[in-house]
Amino acid sequence: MNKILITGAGGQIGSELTSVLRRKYGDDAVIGTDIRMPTDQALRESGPFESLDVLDEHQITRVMQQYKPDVIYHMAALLSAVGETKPHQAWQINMGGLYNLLEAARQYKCSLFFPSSIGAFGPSTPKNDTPQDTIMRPETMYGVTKLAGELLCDYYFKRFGIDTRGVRFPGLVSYATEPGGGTTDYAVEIFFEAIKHKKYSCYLRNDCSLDMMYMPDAIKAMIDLMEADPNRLIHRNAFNICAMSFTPEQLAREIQKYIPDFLIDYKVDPVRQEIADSWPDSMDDTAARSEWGWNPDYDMAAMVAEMIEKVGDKVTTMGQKRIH
Ligand code: AKB
Repeated sequence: MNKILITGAGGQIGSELTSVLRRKYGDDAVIGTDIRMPTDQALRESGPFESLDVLDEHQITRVMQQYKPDVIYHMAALLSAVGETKPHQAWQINMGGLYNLLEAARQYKCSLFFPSSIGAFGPSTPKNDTPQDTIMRPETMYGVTKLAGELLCDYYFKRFGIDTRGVRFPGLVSYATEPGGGTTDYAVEIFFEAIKHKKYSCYLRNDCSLDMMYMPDAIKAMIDLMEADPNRLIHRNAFNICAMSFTPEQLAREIQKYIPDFLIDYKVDPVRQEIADSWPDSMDDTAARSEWGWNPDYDMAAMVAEMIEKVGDKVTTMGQKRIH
């Protein structure tokens, strides 16, 4: 049986990835780790869960020796907006953490998944149909660490034969675990505010178009890529993957189909707006489609329909818990 280790398993992507992989491969096969034990009891107790600081080599060695994983999904990282307020910490966690996990993969002969991002691109990258291989001069610390991470993963593959693979994620929309410190987080917050208060104040401009993806597609992409035939992979570490692009105004209009009196206004945060302006509007994901069969299931309409239902259920449950 293959064993899978996930870092950052309490985070927005890691928590859902852990649940899906446990359902697919069995609870004991998937070891969740995070610097803090998650508050979600099901996540903590449905399979092994260890407290792990990705900057602590001794802790990594202990976990690797105890569980002997075959595959690592390295999800622990600081996101773009928080990375601009804490650039030193972003460098340490994003680069130091990746280096430590790549070294663990080399020593214990595992494969490793690395999540890059649209943040690896910069203002001089072509914005529309952003090619797979193109000019990349990111201007955020997050972007610098994502681009360097892509290169480091390529290096470990070429130099040491470590089976490293990865994608460039767009903004991710999900309801289970909130994102924190990202530039694209508005696309999650808007649903909770629309359902709770019927209004939302957006920190990005109304016409700011960005690539986005619904979490089930993101999880599918990670697992499909890690299970793809290695002989078909030409790019390996930094596949553009794309599902939908929208502006805050377009998203608000789609939400108004379900909540007609929902109102949005704009109080633009110059820091996050500048980051968003340096990212692509829509990536070309032909390489992912042809090398490992990438094909998303959700467009904006399907994602919004499901988010309205799931966030609605969550807000109701949270309200009931407060009453009891
Ligand atoms: C962020 O906004 O920082 C992330 C990303 C696009 O990588 N969601």
